[in-house]
Formats: sequence, C-alpha cells, structure tokens
Amino acid sequence: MSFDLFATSSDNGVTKTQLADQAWHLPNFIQNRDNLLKALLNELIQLAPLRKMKTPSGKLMSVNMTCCGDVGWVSDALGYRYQGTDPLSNLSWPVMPDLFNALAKEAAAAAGFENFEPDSCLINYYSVGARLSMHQDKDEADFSQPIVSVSLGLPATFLFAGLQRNSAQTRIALHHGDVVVWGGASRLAYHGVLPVENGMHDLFGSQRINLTFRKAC
Ligand code: MD3
Ligand code: FE
Repeated sequence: MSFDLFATSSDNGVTKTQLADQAWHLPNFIQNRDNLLKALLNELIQLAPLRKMKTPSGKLMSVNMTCCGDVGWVSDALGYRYQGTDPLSNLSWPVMPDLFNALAKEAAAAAGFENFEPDSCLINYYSVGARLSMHQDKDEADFSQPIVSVSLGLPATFLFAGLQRNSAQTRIALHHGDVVVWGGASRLAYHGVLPVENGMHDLFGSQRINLTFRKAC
C-alpha cells in the first residue's frame, strides 16, 4: 500500500501526520483536557499504585506502570499477560474513566478506526532516564484493533521500525498532548522510547506519562 511519508492533513479541526501504513500522529489531540487527565491519573494511582515490573528474564523495567480497565498488562517471571486483577492487591483494576475511553475512541476514529472499544489502559510513568527498549505489543487477542497512545508531560523520542527488531528505524518527537494511533500493518511494528531527558513540565513536573489504550480481550 502506498502513502505519503509525513504527509499532514486536517479535517474537522484535527491535524494528523501519517507515520506509516495506518499509523497516525495527532499532535496535541487532547487539547485542554490535560488538567482533567491529571486529576484522574492521581485517583487511579492511589487505587492501583505505580510499580516497576520485572521482565520474564528477571530485569527490573525502568518505567513505573499501572493499569485500568477490565484487564491490565502484567509482566513477571511467568511471562507477559493481561489479567483482571492487580497482582499487588489481588483486587480488580480501577475502572477506566469515561474521559479516557472517550479520548481513545475519538482518536481512533480520527485515524479511521471507527469501532475501537478499549478494554485496557496501560499507564507508563517515565522519570528522567527511563526508557523502553524495542518490542512488539503482541499480548492482545485481536491485532485488527489499533493501539492508541497519549503522551503527557516531558517530551520523548519515540522509535519505530518494521516487523523486525532490526529493520530501519524512524524517530519521532512526542510532546505533551500528542496522540498516536497504530493499526493495520503497523500494529505489530517494533517500537521503543529513548531515555527521557531532563526537563520540567508545567503540569507534570520532571516526568513523562504515556497512556496506551488496547483491546486486549
Ligand atoms: C507502535 N509505550 O506501553 S506508546 C507500551 O511511550 C509502549 O510509553 C510507549 O510501547 C510509551 O507498550 C510507546 C506508542 C506505541 C504503542 C503501541 C504500539 C506505539 C506502537 C504498537 C504497535 C506499534
Ligand atoms: Fe509498546
């Protein structure tokens, strides 16, 4: 399939840049909803605290994580999976806030995915220096559903490649309020985040936060 790399278009007041086949960057898609998102995040992390998970090989990840929704993503010695309960408390994960769900559905629709119904949101908190090495998101049941990512706070450089870890990489800067939607052929692209650089954000301080919305089940 052909597309114009980095072509930017605007309709219905939404600006979007195509990154790859069925991958779209929606700069500042959240607009002025950042204060609401911050308040909701503060409630969520009281119910299900941030924690560093261990990879199946026993390495502590540098990103602090938690989840909300019907299921949450967990990693431990048993592997990667989605489960209905928080392993720290054995309680159900917090309900996904309506604003989270609405934003994810709106962004997916703006990128051409009309029927996205996320059942899980992985919440990543990056302190300065935290990073995510190249990986695929492949623990979800249905790869026809996109993944929607919302970035908040400090900027980061996001890397994405093709369907192989060692395929050519593209880097994009993700800023506070940006949304990226990954579907179709891009759904299984390898991707990662370079170490977050030192800085200070007005609303989120010296942190980057990323919300990824998935249809896991
Ligand atoms: C491309 N998070 O949680 S979001 C993750 O910024 C994750 O915290 C990153 O990768 C972050 O798994 C990147 C952007 C993203 C998410 C899912 C993708 C890009 C993707 C799935 C397929 C291809
Ligand atoms: Fe990922």
